[in-house]
Amino acid sequence: MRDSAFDGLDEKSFFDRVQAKFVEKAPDLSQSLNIAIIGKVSSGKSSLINALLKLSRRKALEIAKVGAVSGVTKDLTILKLDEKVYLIDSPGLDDVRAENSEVTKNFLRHIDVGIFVVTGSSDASQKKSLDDLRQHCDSFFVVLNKIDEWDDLDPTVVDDVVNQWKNDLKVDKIYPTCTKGYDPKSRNPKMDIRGVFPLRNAIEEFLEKKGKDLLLARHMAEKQSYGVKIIAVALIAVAGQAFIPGSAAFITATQAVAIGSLYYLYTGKVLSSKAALAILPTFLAETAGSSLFLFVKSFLPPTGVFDVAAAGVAVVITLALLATVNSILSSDAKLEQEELLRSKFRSYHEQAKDVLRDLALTDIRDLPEWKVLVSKFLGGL
Ligand SMILES: Nc1nc2c(ncn2[C@@H]2O[C@H](COP(=O)(O)OP(=O)(O)O)[C@@H](O)[C@H]2O)c(=O)[nH]1
Ligand SMILES: [Mg+2]
Repeated sequence: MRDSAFDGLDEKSFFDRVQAKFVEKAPDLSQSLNIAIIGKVSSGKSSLINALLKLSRRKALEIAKVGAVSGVTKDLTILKLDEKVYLIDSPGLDDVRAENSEVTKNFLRHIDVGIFVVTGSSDASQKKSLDDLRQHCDSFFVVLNKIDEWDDLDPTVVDDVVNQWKNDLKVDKIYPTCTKGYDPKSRNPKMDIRGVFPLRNAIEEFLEKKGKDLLLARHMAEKQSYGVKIIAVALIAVAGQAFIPGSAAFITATQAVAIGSLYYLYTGKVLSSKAALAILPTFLAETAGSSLFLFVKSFLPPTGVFDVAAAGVAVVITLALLATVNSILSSDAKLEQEELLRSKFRSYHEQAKDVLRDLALTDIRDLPEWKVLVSKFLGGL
């Protein structure tokens, strides 16, 4: 039995194994996240925050109203996105220090991400402010905003300006952006957003390493693309680990962790391992109300020994499960609606079988390919 997917486990020890794997793999959502956006007044810091969060102009006004903690210092804006996530928009860290409140003191104790925003032609005198920021945060990103200012000039001009800034600030990388269109007083309400995607990606990549990417993604106005990523990551794990002994526990934990992540993304609430695992049997009418063990056995081969076909089945089930959860949560419905959950699952399951039938698992190798597949899948119903 050594090479079986269940590794000879009985029901109780199987559940314990899954729960342990869940705890090991789930992100710690009780961590805090502090992001500082530093740059001169009117460089577009607030606009950049809105663009990073994919907010529309209307949403941007809402967040400023709801989340802002009023500061003593005139040019300091503190955005409290939730109890654990703070964004501070300020000309420099000195202004944050001057505020000297509980919130700013806590913030200065640990800054995860520093974003330094400059505009216009290079100015070496800003290096001091950047160095101050660098010393206080785990990672930093330099942004040259308002690149639309050079739209009438030859495109090489922006490149030259970027290089000059790199040289003066002594940094290897600068993200050129445009974040025009958030100003409610603007006479031209057209949004002109450029260069924000690579910046958001780089920040996300860094946060991922610290298990903090969900803390920020949760506040994006458009969450589907992050949902796609959660599902793609789970599918890669299932496809890759299907053949190892004890993989049933691994696969089940992977599914439950992804459900927990989707749950946090859409609701902002943490789902316990018990609650996440309790949802799984409800997907199938035959296993609803009974155990997780029966549910897992219903789709894994009876011998419990994995082969290519079984791995394909596990991927198909995982895709259908997570697409169902994504669809229910993104439409503000509740996972407790078991009938809805089962009927959605049935149609996603049929669709997933169709999509993956002609596809060898080895055809899809990396995360971008899985993301494309999941994205098409979610958009295709
Ligand atoms: N031309 C241009 N204007 C921008 C851009 N980003 C923001 N603005 C404008 O610059 C002004 C200051 O923006 P704001 O985000 O409040 O800057 P902050 O003071 O640094 O927070 C506003 O009128 C914005 O509409 C941009 O990329 N290009
Ligand atoms: Mg501002």
